[in-house]
Amino acid sequence: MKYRREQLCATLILLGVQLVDVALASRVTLNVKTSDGKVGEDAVVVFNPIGTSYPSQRASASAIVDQIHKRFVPKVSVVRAGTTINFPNSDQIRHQVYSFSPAKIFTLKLYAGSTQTGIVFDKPGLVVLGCNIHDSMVAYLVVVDSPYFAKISASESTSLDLPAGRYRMRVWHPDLKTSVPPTEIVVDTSSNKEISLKLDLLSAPETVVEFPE
Ligand SMILES: [Cu+2]
Repeated sequence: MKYRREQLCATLILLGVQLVDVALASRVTLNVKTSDGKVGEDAVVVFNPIGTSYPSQRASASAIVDQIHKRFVPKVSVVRAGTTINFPNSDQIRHQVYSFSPAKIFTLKLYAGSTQTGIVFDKPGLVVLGCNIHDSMVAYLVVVDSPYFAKISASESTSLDLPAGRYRMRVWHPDLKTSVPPTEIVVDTSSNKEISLKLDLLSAPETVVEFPE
């Protein structure tokens, strides 16, 4: 009985913390464009709080990178460290997914039409995915240590809720001409905030810039 009451208490405290967080959060809209005025689709924007901690990762977080018509879908993903990624293959041909990136080195078995056991991406960093059979297949996983991140969508405006405070903002895109230096931004609760960014992209860069440290 005592155990249960303590458990209830802990739940209420957790709930209280979350409610306070939401109450002090501000909606931040990301307006990311390319230098020729298009939406910077697939750009990844990550916010690391300065001087404060953030909620820990849910153990059950998972995401999917599918293989459809000899392409990875989605091409770019951003997930928190600790997330399990599943790699189903929706094609009738076999693919073999691999990565040589230091943040996660792995090779899956050659397979078709099945769902492989997920892989846990436990270390922050940029993971470049390829297929051993089809050289043109490439995808990017940005694994981050913060819960505050977004990927720019072409079909809808991209926004996220950030608790008031100072953040180090990092921006990345697979087609960036040169890396974007991290900047500091301040979020307060007095008004909603819009962050506008302009990215200089190449149509087929020979090398992919690193995700900023
Ligand atoms: Cu393949």
